[in-house]
Amino acid sequence: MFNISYKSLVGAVAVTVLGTAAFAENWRGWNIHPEGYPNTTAMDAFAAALEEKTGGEITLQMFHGGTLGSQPDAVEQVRAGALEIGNFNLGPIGPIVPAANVVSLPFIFKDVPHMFRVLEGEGGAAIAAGMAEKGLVPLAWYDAGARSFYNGDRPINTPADVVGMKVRVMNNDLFTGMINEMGGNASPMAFAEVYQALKTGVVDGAENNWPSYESTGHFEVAGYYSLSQHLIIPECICINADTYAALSDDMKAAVTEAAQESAIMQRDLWAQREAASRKAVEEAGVVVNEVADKAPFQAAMGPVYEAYFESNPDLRPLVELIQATE
Ligand code: GTR
Repeated sequence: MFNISYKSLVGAVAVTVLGTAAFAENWRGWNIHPEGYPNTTAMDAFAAALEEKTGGEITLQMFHGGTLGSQPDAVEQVRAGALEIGNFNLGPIGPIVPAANVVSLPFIFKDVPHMFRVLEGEGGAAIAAGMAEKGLVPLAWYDAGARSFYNGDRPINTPADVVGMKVRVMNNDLFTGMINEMGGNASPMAFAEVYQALKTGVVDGAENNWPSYESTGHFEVAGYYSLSQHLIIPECICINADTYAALSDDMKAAVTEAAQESAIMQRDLWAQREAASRKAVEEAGVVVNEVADKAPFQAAMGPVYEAYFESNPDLRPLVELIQATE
């Protein structure tokens, strides 16, 4: 009698311990930005909400400032499951996921609200499905504003101003094509290397949004910012697909809710930071140039679109859907 109850007691304890061990998850997350950047604050809020909403069953340790490597490397790490979470710009994801590459077509979105309307509809679902197939599930979308050109010696008003200019781009053939079609020389390079490259003249210019232009100090070494707004690319909170698939429905809901709350926070912080960054660089002496006519830049992008359609004929309807979205 005593033996039987003793055994069942031991059994019950063992099951409880195993059960806890099986469900406790300690995730690691990648982010390229420094403390105080909207994405950093919002990713920390995501980590806190994740722990709270899952009753401590999931914790997330964030590694900010790109300490775990460049974005293309981190994307591979999340796909492979070496990291569970990443806050990624979709630019460097495009070469892996053709459907997600539509957002990197120059001038595809009219403005940021148009981008979010697309992401919230059928277009966003197609992009998310393509990403999930390649091991990355987007849980929520972050704002990254519009990207414009900056360089050290002159304002850019027409594509002719880019002729002969060496311009750093993110890793993606679409961006290389974009610069080359304007007559410049594209130089794909990791984000962390751009400051030095601008300073030493390895490149003449680069392109980014206001907050990154300011947070990286690029404005100190490239003081002309021309509002070409040629790229409007979203960012994601992305999770490794297997990690996500292994969660119970309740856990999936908690994780998604935490991510979406974080995105609401990020978009709000983003709006504030865009204004603050612009003000800060203008006060530091940056020459801001409004581009009066973007049509010549758009016209120069014809071959970039054609090359994209040639390698992805099945994605023409997705591009048309985006263009038809009000
Ligand atoms: C920033 C973006 C980063 C990274 C960077 C770059 O705007 O938030 O994720 O993509 O641009 O230019 O490499």
